[in-house]
Amino acid sequence: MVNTTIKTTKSQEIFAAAQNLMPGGVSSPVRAFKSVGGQPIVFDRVKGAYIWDVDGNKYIDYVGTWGPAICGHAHPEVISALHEALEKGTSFGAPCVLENVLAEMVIDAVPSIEMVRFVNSGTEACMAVLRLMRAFTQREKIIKFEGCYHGHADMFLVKAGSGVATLGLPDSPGVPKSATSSTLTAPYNDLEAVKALFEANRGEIAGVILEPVVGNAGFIPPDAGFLEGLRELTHEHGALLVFDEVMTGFRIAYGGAQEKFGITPDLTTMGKVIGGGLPVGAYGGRRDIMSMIAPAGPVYQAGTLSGNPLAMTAGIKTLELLRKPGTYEYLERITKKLADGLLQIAQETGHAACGGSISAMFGLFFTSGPVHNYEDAKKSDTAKFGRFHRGMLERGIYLAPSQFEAGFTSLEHTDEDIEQTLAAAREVLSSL
Ligand code: KE4
Repeated sequence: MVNTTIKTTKSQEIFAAAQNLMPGGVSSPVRAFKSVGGQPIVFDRVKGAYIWDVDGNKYIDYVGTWGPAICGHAHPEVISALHEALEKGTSFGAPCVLENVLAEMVIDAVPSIEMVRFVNSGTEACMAVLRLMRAFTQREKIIKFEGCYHGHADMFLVKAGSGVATLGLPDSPGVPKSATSSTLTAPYNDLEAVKALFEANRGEIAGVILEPVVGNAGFIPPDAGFLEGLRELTHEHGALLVFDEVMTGFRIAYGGAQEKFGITPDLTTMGKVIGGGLPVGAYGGRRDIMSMIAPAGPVYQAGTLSGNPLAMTAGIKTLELLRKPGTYEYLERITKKLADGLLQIAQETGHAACGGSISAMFGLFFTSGPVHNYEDAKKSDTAKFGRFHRGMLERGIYLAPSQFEAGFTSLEHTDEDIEQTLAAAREVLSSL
């Protein structure tokens, strides 16, 4: 029997102090464990597929710092490349050849990207791409989908996913109506609703932005024909199609969801994996659109630390590791084994559940489903998810602390890790 009452004395002390220093004691809301109950564990170090907390407990990690750790945490080749880069300084604020190197890798990998701009987060990338969409089309309105999350910029905090959904925030105070009045929303996977929005706002919609595989309302894949339908609709209405691949980029495939599903958007946002664990975001796409970005064109966007040599180094090394043959076949196999196993165990232990996986991304809802959109996702038993999360944590398995997040695997997760995870899940679900 695995020890089910872990010692968390030091975590509790540190988190208690943190709550006096930082709002909610965290640097990002979802980390506070608000929706799963209990207190977050405080990390001491990470390596490969594993976490050690400040009390010395070890966990198999399925969050991977929310996506970047797809090659495993602190990969030796990334670490040694960073040591080398450090000797030459941490930030230049000037052109550096490493930006060319990572830019070429991203352009070679991602079908829609002919030109790219690096920023420091996915939020920044989505903010910039929105401004660019509006400038290029000279239209103001955008369509996003309920439950999708595109960072915390005002214009996107409308029926957003991730931490907004987790904390059940209505949207957010402090966001002026003027910022969201041009943000239209539709249910994910609902082409008819999108068609209706285009009809009702003829000639006014700059574009459609979406997560091509949703990870911020829990794991929700696109229905067959959905992405193709959006591609046709945006073409028909002279609007742009934007894939927010901050989470799916280099995770669903080396060329992202757009490569996997064979749909090429006009613009793409990226983040997480391309920074290899350091702060990097990016946006890119058609050359005629990207050429509008300052200083090549009039659309302004800037950033002190954008393209810094350390972050570029971590990104380059990470993509080098990912583009090796067999990477995505391994990720697909190991993640499918986990997701299918969890689903089977849930059903065997009498719990209504649905879910699945695509490449290195997976999810499990405690509802019979199917889950095609955020409304469906909200029917899941989040209280049960919280008890499941805690039970797994006590057995050394670290899952995303919210029903409205996705799970992530890495190249460092082994069959033994998956088997250990499934054994823990069977114990927890049998006792729920
Ligand atoms: P960041 O600003 O957090 O780098 O990226 C925002 C973002 C944009 N688009 C998508 C599809 C995203 O998933 C994200 C960020 N994802 C969340 C996790 N669901 C980050 C974790 C957090 O907010 O702490």
